[in-house]
Amino acid sequence: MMRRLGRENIPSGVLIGAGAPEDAGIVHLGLGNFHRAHAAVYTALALAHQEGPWGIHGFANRSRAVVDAMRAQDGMYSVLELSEHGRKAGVVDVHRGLDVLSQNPEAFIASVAHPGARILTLTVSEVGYCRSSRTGTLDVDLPDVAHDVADPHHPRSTVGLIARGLAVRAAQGEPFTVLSCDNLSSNGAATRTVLTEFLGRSGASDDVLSYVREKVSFPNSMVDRIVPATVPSTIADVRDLLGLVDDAPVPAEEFSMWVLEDDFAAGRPSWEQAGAILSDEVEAYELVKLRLLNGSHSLIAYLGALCGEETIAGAWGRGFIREAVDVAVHADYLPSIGLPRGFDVAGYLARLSHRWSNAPLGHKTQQVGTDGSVKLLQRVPEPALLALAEGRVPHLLALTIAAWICCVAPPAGFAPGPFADAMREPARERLAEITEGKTSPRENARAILAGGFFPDELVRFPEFTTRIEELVDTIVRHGAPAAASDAVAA
Ligand code: CS2
Repeated sequence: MMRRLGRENIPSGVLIGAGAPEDAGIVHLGLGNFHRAHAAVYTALALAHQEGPWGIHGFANRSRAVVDAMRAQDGMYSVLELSEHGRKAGVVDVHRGLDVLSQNPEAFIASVAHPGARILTLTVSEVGYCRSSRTGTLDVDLPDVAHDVADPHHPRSTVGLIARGLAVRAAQGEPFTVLSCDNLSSNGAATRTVLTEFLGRSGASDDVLSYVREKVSFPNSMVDRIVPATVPSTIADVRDLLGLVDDAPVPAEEFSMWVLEDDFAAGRPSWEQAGAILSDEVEAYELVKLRLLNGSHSLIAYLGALCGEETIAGAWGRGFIREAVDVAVHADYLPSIGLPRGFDVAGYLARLSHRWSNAPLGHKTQQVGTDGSVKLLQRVPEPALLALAEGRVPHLLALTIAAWICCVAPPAGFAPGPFADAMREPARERLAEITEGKTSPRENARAILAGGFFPDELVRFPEFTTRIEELVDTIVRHGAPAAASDAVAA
């Protein structure tokens, strides 16, 4: 029988960077593939340059499977890089505690409060920040948030749990950093705002509020690496390459980027020696990434799924999708961004095209299309508002929303296809309720646009909402390529 990955079985030359010490100076929430192929790798590489107490105590939100698999492998797993040059596997060994948050919230709170902890990193996805789609502030209508505001000592929501950890930590008062690694604009500031609002509403003491204000930092960061879900071939590839069984491998592209604000209240690993960029222009990098990469990614995923494309690479092979993205980038996104100093846009765009063409990576349209009601809020409304304020209709942003509607809340009689059907969408039920009985595509779209899924200030522009309704109608009657060419020509 083939041996399993573990401390005794690491083949020589495959360890990425260095293993971590037992001290878990980092607590991490969200043990999904992205964290394991991104910040964990930077930490392993940094440890090879400079030692420090930077083991990671990782908490999975719900998934027992990844925790069980990693525990059986001494906390280790491999990252499988996939590109046109082939496959390469490396082993990461930085996790020094593993738990499932939903099964053991007390352990999470205790880890955050532990004096040895210095940084809490978060990959909880856009959904984890519990913000209202209409206003961007804490959504107290979410049942878990409402519960936690009333009973902050027994939290269930991400925000309630972190707030509780900070409240307990406030008693010993050691400085701390909360580092969001999610695709949110101004993710550090956004995290601070939502936590402070929660603490205020749930009756936190002045001591706790002043601890968070004075001793906890919330640096902004831009994170970037395309990391698909693990599939059976990931496990098979790692077995071929390492000659070991690994039940928790992560597939990823070669490219990786991390830009951070250097504002750590209690120290940090020397991530810059691992290739991270410490910059005072993080927010500009975030906007470049959220709009040029993530915004375009959503458009590629929804149009692609509507045309029966399973993967991003397949969708990117379609001329009409490339053309739509090109116009989205130049007409709708770039005018909304102040670029970082000396930023090479042409080089960035060429690299994006290359990354999206990565067929061996097998990144799925379904994955990028997942959680659209929350992800799109970070990608579309702001640039759309900027265009509308200048008297321009951002047609490709309207198309992005129209294609999302057709995928996850299809008008009566329209079948968006299996890849759209497979998109996980937290608002699916609410969308279905709101569109019940709407017979035409336009009516369907109108109901959604009036249904509180987008900021009030955006849906106040009839030139934008009417355009979305028209494009939904065109997708249903003539197909996604026809709608794209209409939007491009406008
Ligand atoms: C993608 C991102 O799923 C999505 O919404 O746009 O996960 C994207 O792959 C990463 O942000 C790349 O860094």
